[in-house]
Amino acid sequence: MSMFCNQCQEAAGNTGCTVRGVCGKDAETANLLDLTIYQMQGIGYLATKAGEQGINHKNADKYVVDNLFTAITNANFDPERIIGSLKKGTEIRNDLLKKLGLLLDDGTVEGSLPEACTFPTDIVREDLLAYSETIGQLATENEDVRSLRQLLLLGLKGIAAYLHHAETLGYRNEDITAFIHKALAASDDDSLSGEELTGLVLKAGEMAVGTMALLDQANTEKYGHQEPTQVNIGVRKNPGILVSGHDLKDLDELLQQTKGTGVDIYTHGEMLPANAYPHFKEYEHLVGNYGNSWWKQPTEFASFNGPILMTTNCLVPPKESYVKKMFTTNVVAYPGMTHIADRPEGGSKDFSEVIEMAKASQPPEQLDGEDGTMTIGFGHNAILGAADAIVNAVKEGKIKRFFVMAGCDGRAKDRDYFTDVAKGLPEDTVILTAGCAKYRYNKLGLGDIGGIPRVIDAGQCNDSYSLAVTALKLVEVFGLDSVNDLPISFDIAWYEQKAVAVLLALLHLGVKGIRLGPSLPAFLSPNVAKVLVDTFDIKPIGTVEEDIAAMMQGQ
Ligand code: FSO
Ligand code: SF4
Repeated sequence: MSMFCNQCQEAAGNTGCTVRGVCGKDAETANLLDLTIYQMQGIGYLATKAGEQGINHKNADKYVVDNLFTAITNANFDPERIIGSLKKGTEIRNDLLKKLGLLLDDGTVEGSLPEACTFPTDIVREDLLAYSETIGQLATENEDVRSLRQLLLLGLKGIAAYLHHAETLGYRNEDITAFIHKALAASDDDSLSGEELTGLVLKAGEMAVGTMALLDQANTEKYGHQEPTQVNIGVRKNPGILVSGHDLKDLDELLQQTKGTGVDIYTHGEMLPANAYPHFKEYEHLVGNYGNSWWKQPTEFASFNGPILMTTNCLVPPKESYVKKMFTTNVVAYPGMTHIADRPEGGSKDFSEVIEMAKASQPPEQLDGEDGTMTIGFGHNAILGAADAIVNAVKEGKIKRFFVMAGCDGRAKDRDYFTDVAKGLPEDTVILTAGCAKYRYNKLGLGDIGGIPRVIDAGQCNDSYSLAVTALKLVEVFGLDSVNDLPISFDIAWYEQKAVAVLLALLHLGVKGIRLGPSLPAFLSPNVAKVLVDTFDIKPIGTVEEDIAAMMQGQ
């Protein structure tokens, strides 16, 4: 069976994975995920119609947010669960068709609708898979239209991921879900022009800003504002549970359920910033962060000894040696791992199986060179709290330039570029970071400038919002016209689709001249890439020396 996926930075040959994903996703899973996207394009069409007629479509809202997130890189590797989602999607599609008066009693559908609204899903698996090979992005022949549709869809996946987290905490925004439906339908609409699709891509940037702001509101109202914090990166002698991914509510419920059990909780990867929130600091058995970026799982998970909970991507296909101690939840799934079911309405998830396994485990082994503490916790509230000191340091010439080096990490060797840039930057410069990209330089010991850390860590990738808030505040304080007049350069590492949403958000905020690496997205056709270069002056990263020299000149 063949497949075609080019949604992440590790797309084979920077073109696309065609046999099996570099991420480990097999062709069957990839094609079934394509089918869920196609089904959601149909649901988006019907939900938009329903919205115009004032018909309730809340179940469709939840379905598309969950399943766009499911289709993100390194989240779901389990074809059985995806088939289960397709069945649920069919029920939602039929419900919308009925409410719109389009599904007749004999099961036929009235009127001419896009095929995505009606294609058969109650067929045997082989036929479903055969059908899946006839859809997918290669079914769009024009490469520029294909590229714009992908850019829009991948931005939607990132937006859906962040919206999922906000909704989990009880924060919703119907304008954003209405946009997701409309944009899903548009990504399958042959009548739209390139200009119209481009307009939707730019609108997705606005929606990405709104979604990150909503998630920021949810996180800070529930858990307080991150505070500058020295987080422990070593180990203790108790058995532990390692929590990875981005879902703070899962961490909170696990911490409640492990109180007084003698089990320590450690964060991993993108869960690191939890250690800086006042709410989480109240748990004495949240003892620090273990390990580094997501792609180091095979070595770090093996030596952790205790069970591991994956609350979101990025999941690396596991080694035999630790697969049995891995648990997934939310949209993450992998054959052979135990999946923790969703919380019942008004209740909590049941982590008892994870906790029982932890009690019988050995304590974690200390990783080489990982001891002591590091500084985290500079969400916008903390950065703005230090604004006077930062502004004075700039005015006195002690800080010459800021470098936003946010985004995601990946396993490719050429990502050493970001470590080398961090090492090579002059000592009177400051790095502003968020997302797992930080693991390329957050343990280099780059010091501080009069108490201001040279690596200011705002949190998870969605906390790039904090960096945008900070930049906009500096524009105001310095009395400038735009963010592009600040002494600030953007050198962004991208990997998966949340980074696409963050990039579109930055473009919406008017940021120009972003360097993007380690390579430009494979889903950009030459013409679409040219539009981004001409309009926003986006550029691929170059050599470390040339880029540092150019950025120090404001180029
Ligand atoms: Fe990283 Fe993975 Fe946060 Fe992504 S762990 S790569 S952009 O899922 O979401 O930064
Ligand atoms: Fe390839 Fe990335 Fe798609 Fe995985 S998500 S199949 S690595 S392009």
